[in-house]
Amino acid sequence: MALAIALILLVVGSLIFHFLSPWYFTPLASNWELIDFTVSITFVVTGIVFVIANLFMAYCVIRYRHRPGQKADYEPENAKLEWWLTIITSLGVAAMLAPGLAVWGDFVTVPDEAAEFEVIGQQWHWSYRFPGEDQQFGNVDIRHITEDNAFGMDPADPAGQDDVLVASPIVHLPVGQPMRAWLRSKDVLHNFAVPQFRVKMDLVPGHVSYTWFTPTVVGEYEILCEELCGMAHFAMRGRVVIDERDEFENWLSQQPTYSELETQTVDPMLGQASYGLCAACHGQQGEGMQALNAPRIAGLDNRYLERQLKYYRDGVRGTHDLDTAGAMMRPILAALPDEAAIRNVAAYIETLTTESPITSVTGNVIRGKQLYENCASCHGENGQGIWAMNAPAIAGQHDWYLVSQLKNFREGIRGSHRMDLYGDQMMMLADVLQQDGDIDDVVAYLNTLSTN
Ligand code: HEC
Ligand code: HEC
Ligand SMILES: [Cu+2]
Repeated sequence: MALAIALILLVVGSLIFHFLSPWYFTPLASNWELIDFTVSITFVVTGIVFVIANLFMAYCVIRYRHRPGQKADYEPENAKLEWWLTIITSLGVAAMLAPGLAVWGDFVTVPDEAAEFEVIGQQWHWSYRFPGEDQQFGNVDIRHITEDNAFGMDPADPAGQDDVLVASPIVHLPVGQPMRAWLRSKDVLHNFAVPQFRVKMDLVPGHVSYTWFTPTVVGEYEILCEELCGMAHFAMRGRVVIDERDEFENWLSQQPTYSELETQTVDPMLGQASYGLCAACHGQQGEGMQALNAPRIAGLDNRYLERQLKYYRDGVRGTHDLDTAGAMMRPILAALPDEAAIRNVAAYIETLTTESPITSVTGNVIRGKQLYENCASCHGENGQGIWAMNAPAIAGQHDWYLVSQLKNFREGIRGSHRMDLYGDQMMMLADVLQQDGDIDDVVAYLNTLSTN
């Protein structure tokens, strides 16, 4: 009897949970209401079967419970009942699968009026490409990928010259416009998913897959990598901003084309002139000054430097209430009036070299080494930084600065700005360093790594 009651409670509880729970799909923001429809059908069919099967079981437990003197009867075959069960099961399965086939047909049939863009996945970032004025993508190949050509554009292909390259995890798209997303991976399997659009598709290395959707609601949505196998895909977040057509066109026109990037000039000598101001805090050789909280910047990757400088300029870094050190940098950016000035000074800083700094943090180096295993895949075995991961060199940095940044990431003082998706990634990873002791240990280990 207790079992029967448990079964009935299970059914009632599940139904109440389904209808009253606050957890359900995020509101739909694309054309794919058909996906919601098929999921609902599946819920209805499996729900009915679940209720009937469990209530029937409870009924049998009560009706045929053991009574003294009563004997069970063995009836292995019942052709009529089996026919019925086969027919009903087939109908149920067909009701669940048939709409899915129709929806899948739509899902893989891109409408003629669709515009195109490309989503590029790599461990652990998203970037995007638009075909440009000629509406044609240029050739790309892994063999062309270098630090200066992260998209792997074929320099010889004229169709690629006007391609618009968005080297950021944030992309904009116009509302109401069907979009075909070509999906390309540079390294491993990834999975492009926007929950509000109900789209989700694998990126397969060596192959270009696609998906399509029409965004229907202006707003901002998170792009997730829903790849489970492998590591850190949870920290691979992007964002799609759905704009009115004009705003989208405006945004797109501000993004660089491949040929603009190719012909961009960089002049470290001009950068040296603007560096005079920076030397007051960061030192002549970019060696840093603890008294002013200014880190070592000598030799940092120029892309990382440019990104940080733009973050300070745009208030993505240095605006958190508790980030007093970061706030020091913000007014300085007035001295770097345009993108070219930022590029030049970054190029100059990249050429600087200095001695390794004096260390002051102590901790358990062996534990630190174990903790650092979480970091090496992005920052490199020797903390030298890996440009393809957008992760800067951290060996050779002042240890007091590393400690302060790790605390900042852990507490959301750095990385929590909504436009800071690279910092957001570090925020998620700084979670493994729960205690201050963990931070000291990992930094003490970083102090032992050789640098130059
Ligand atoms: C008034 C002192 C001061 C001046 C002048 C200054 N900085 Fe800074 N800078 C800082 C401080 C303090 C930080 C550390 C902020 C933090 O802790 O988050 C910093 C951080 C940075 C960073 C981030 C480093 C990293 O590893 O993320 C870069 C890049 C940078 N500065 C470049 C420059 C450049 C280029 C100039 C000159 C145009 C400059 N700074 C001038 C004080 C200064
Ligand atoms: C998934 C890749 C990834 C992993 C793993 C990772 N980081 Fe980072 N880290 C980054 C990126 C990307 C940045 C640059 C953020 C930005 O551009 O603002 C960064 C920045 C940093 C900085 C700031 C450096 C500076 O000059 O200001 C420190 C310190 C740091 N990471 C330490 C760590 C430590 C310690 C670990 C291991 C617990 C770790 N990271 C794991 C990607 C990663
Ligand atoms: Cu991924």
